[in-house]
Amino acid sequence: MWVDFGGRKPGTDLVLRSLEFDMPHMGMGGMGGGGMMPDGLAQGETFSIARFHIFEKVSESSKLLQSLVKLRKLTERGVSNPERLVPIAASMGHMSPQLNGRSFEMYEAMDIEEIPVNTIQKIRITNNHGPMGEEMGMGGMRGGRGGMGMMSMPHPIHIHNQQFRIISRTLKGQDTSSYATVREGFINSGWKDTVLVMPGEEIDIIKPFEDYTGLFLYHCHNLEHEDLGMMRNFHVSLKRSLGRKKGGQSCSQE
Ligand SMILES: [Cu+2]
Repeated sequence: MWVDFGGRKPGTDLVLRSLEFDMPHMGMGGMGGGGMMPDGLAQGETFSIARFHIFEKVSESSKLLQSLVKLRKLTERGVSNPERLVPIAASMGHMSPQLNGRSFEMYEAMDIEEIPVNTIQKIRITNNHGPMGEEMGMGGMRGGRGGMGMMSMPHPIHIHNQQFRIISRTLKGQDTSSYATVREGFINSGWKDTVLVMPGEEIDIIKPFEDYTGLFLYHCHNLEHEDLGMMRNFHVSLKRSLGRKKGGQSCSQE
């Protein structure tokens, strides 16, 4: 974040605030349940993050940079799987938040989680909140299927290994008043290692998988969710670097 304090009078206070937002339906009783935070703040209530007090004027004025370090360009053209996107489908089973329809398995990766090393992959992250990530209207989900009210929740999806770029963010579900309170706050540019995926959203990212082979986690960064198994492995290997087989979306293991 850049803040230019130039031109502010000594004695001025500036406050950085988190603005009010409406978090859709945090179910599951105590699990962050839309109730009070430990410090008495309600979920989504506005609060001060930091206060800056201007106490003196100094003559030295460092100039803001005209431009920052150039980001490596990642475009659709460099992607090696334009026809077969790697899916990350967030869903809420009964008491079981899942990715691609599965819970965490320490040493396993499904076929769709096999990544050839030294490729740039396009990944589609969805948050549909049905069993197995079924497409469902958000309205219908409330109080409907999904189990224990754990539906319509945002998932901050975090992917290990190299960082990625967001190339599109599309709301496929119903546009809700909740969504309207957060959509202006998304920053899609720059390198990411985590992206918040709102209910009904489909987010396409491009991510390089270079140099390193082995198992790399991707998971929901909501602690309760990852503890309940909302975590999987990508298996990055040399083996399939000549191209992945078409089809083969089954769950076969090696
Ligand atoms: Cu989550």
